[in-house]
Amino acid sequence: MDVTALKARLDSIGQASVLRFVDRLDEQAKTAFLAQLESLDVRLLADLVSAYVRQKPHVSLPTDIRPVDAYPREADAKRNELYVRALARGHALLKAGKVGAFLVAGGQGTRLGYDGPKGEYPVTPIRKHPLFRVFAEQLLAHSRRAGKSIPWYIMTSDANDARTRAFFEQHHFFGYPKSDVFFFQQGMMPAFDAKTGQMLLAEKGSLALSPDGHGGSLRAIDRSGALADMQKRGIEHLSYFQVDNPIVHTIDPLFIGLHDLSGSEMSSKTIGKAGPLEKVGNFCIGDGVLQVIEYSDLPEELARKTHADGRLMFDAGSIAIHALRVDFIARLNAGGQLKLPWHRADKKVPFVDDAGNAVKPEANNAVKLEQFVFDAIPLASNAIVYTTAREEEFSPVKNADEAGKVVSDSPTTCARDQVRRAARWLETVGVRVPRKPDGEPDCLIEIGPRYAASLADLRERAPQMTINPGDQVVLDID
Ligand code: UD2
Repeated sequence: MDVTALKARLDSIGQASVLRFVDRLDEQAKTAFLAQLESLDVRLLADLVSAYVRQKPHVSLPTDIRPVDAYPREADAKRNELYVRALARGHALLKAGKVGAFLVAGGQGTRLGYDGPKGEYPVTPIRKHPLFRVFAEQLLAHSRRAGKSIPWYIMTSDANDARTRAFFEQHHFFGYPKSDVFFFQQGMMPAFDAKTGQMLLAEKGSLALSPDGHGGSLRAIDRSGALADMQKRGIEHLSYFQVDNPIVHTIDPLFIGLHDLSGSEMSSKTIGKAGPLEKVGNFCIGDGVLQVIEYSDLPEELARKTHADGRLMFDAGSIAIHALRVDFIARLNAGGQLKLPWHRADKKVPFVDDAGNAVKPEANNAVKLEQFVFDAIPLASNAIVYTTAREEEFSPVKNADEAGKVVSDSPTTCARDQVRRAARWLETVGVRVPRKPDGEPDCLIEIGPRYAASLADLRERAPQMTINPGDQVVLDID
C-alpha cells in the first residue's frame, strides 16, 4: 500500500497524524513504518478509541457476587471415585498425545528489572537454572512418563521473540525435541494519547507499541498457525501457565482429567489468598456466572467479608494456571475477532511530539489496552475451579530483591519456596531434613524436575540419603 492509500485509510478513523514525519524518513525506515501501519486493524482501533480511550470505561460489576465452590485439592468422600477416574483420564490423555503445554512469556518483566526475556532468569536455589530450563525439564519428565512427547507452545512478543529463540538454540532446547516446540508472537497494540485519542509515535517512523496482554495469546494462537498445528496433531487440551512461576506443575494429570471429565471448556487452579487484599484476581460467581474479578475491582467490603468461623468468604485467588480446550479457543476466534473485552491502563509512555521532539512524560499521558486470558472463563461452558496449595504450586518471581528486606514474589522468596517444597517432599518420602529452630530447612535442596517433577515421582525414586546441617543437596539424573 502506498502512502496516499494508507493516509486515506488512517484519515477515515481520524488517525492520519502519525504520518506527519513520513516524508522525512529514508526509504528503509519508510518501508518498515508503512508495514507497521498496514498491519493495524483500523476498524478495531476506531472502536477501541471511542469505547476505551475517549472515555474511561465503566467497570460494571455483577450485582450478585458469591463465592465459588471449587473442587478441593484432595478428594473428599463424595468425590473419591471421581478423582480416581480423573487421574486415570489425565494420564490416558497424555499417553494419547491429546495434551499440549502452553507458556505465555510475552510480558516485559519491568518490575523485576531484568533486561531480557523473563524465562532466562536464573531461578533455582543452587544451580541457578533459568525458568525456561525448569519448564523444559518438567515437560520432559511428563513426556517420558506418558511415553509421548508433549508439544510445547510458547508465546513471545516483539520485544523478546528473537532473544527467546536464540536462548533455546544456545541451550539445545534443554534436551526438548525441537520439532515439538512452537514459538509464536503475540499481537502488539498502539498506545494512545490520553487527551486526544491519537496513536503515539515512539520515533518519527514507528508507533509506540506494547504487547496486547496475555488474553492476546488466544488470538495469536489462531493467527500464528499454532491452533492449526494443534488440530493437526490431535491435541484436545492445553495446559496454560505463566513464565514467572517455577514451581507450577506445568502438567497436572488430575487437573487435566477433572477438566476433561467435567466437560469444561476452560478450567482454573485457585489457592487460598494470603490476605483479603492480596493482589491476585478473585474467582467469584457473578450473576450466576463463574468469573475472575481483579483485586482492584472487588469492593473492599466484599474482599474483607468472612464466614462465621472467620475464614475469608472470597478466598479463591487466581494464579493464572488454566486448562483450555482447543475447540474453545477456535470458537473464541470464530468470525475473525477474539471475543474478549479490553482493559484500559493509564501509563507514562515516551513519545515524539508534533514538533518532532522526544518527550519523556513525568505523569500518565497515555492509554494502553490489554486483554486478559481469564476473561474467557465466563464464555466457557461448564468451567470449573480446582484448589491447589500455594506452597506446592505458586511462588512467582515478579519483583526485584531489595537489600535489608524481604520482598514478596522476589528471587529470594522463590528460591526459599523451592527449598521448602523440596524439603517437604523429601520428608514425606522418609528422608530426614535438618531444620533450624524457626522450622526452616537448615540446608539447600534442589530437585531437578527430570529426577522428580512431583511428589509422586519422588516416591517412586525412593531416595535414601543423609542430609547434614548446612549441606547443599542436588538431586538429578546426571
Ligand atoms: C497476573 C494476574 C493476577 C494473578 C497473577 C499470578 C492479571 C491482570 N493479573 O498478575 O490476577 O493471577 O498473574 O501470577 O493478569 N504476559 C504476556 N503478554 C502480555 C502480558 C503478560 O505474555 O502482554 C505474560 C507474562 O509474560 C507472564 C504473565 O503473562 O507470564 C503474567 O503477566 P503479568 O506479570 O503482567 O501479571 P501480573 O503479575 O500483573
